[in-house]
Amino acid sequence: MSPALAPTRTLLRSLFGSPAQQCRRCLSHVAAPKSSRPTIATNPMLPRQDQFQKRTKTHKTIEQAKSRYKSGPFSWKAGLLFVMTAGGLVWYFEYEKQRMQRKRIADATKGIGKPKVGGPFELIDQNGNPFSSEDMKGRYALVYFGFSHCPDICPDELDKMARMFDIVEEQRPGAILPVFVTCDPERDTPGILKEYLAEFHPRFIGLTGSYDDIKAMCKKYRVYFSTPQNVKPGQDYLVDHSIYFYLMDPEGDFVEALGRQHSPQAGAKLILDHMKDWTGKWAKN
Ligand SMILES: [Cu+2]
Repeated sequence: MSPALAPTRTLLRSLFGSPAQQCRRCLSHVAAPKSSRPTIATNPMLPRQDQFQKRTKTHKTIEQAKSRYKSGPFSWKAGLLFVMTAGGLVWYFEYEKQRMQRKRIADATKGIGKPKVGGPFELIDQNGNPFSSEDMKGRYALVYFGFSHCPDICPDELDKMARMFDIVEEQRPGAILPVFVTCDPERDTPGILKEYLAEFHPRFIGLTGSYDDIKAMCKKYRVYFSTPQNVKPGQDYLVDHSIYFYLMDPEGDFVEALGRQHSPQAGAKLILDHMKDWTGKWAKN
């Protein structure tokens, strides 16, 4: 090549060389957005059809895929789980609240220096055998004070005691003693009590004793009773008395008084709940 042509070649290179490079760059620029699009890694070993199926395998049909997104993150399963969790928490806190309340009531009379309800006693049962506070140990006791000549209140309350006892006995056999203590020892001899209590429940324990023994027991249980003065033999009279069931724990400590506001079911539930809380010893049946 002649030296005269050399400048021309340089000129041509400068004229056409660069555009050719630019062109390649332009093409790569054009290609760039394509490569920046998110792509799913494809397996070159699999045919394209298989790869497509792999990508769409979570939703078999478009309808399924649409419905998946329509419900969003709040599906019925999540809703149900939420409701069940919330319900469980509400139940737990309510249960704990009631348990703490029962514990507070049960502990209220156990503390040192607190006025004590109940205490040791020695009386006679309806069979003429001695019965003392020691015979109640290891079981809960439901103690009621009344008298066999009572026209209406005692019969109603003893019916209620029988129903409460049956409910508790069914769930916790041998865990409770139903005890009736007379406030009228003058007339309520063991024989009279035996006959009277048999009308209500064969498992009732009826207690009587001397006037002083009964008076002392009533004082310990803070039971008010009054026998009219100067009663002539054979004359009928009424005895005023408190109307409460005293729930005593297996150590002989007072737990709670059940009043007329408690239905047999409510009373039995309360007793069973206290039994569930009890962590001390039980008597062997
Ligand atoms: Cu009565």
